[in-house]
Amino acid sequence: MKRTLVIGDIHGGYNALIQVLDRAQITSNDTLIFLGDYVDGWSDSPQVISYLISLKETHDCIFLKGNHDQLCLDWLLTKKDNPKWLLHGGKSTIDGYNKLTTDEIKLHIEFYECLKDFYIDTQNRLFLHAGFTNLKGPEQEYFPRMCYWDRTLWETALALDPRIAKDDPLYPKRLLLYPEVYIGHTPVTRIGKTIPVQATCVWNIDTGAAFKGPITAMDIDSKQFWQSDPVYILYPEERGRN
Ligand SMILES: [Mn+2]
Repeated sequence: MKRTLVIGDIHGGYNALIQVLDRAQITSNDTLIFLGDYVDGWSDSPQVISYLISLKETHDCIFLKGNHDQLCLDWLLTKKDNPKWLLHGGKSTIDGYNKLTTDEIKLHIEFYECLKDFYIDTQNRLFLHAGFTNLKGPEQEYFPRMCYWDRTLWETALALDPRIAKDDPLYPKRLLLYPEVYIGHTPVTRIGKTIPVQATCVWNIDTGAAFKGPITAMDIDSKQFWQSDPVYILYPEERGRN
């Protein structure tokens, strides 16, 4: 059977990533779409990246870019301090990278540089880390980094009054472009959930791995999903981004 699995935010939780892919019983027939934010949070950020690099040798993988991945790449390239990044999980990533060799880091930089802002499959389903703001879609985005920073798409979808019909001029144009949009970035734990949440056409797969939630992998055709244990349980000595 050929499945397409979408995997939400990981945030350095290597142990939980292994657990969820094991529970989903992935095979080399599966296509794996990773929604980004591989790093920052738990102490295994470089291990996550090394694992993803090896995974693409055996599986069809699509790797999207998260805001944390971009912040990490910026640091790897410039070594410039970013106090805000340090506060939001960057410190653990720097500590992790200090244990890697120059050659390993070079491979990681190549990985980060190949991450996609967005991906649209043959059924016009859209995948991206955060959202987009242009009413015509992410291809027209004036600031491409919104693909990995935006929260307005998700807020719009969540707040939409269900009485507004799709042909109503008030219906948000951004929610009419794709039959399904898969995002991470804004943890559903913020609205008290720990499983994927659908609002209109938008599916949010970020189940709060950086905080008190698990990592989630979902089969986008059947909507069946698998989850790791809450990641913090697998890192009992750490505080993550809490
Ligand atoms: Mn994010």
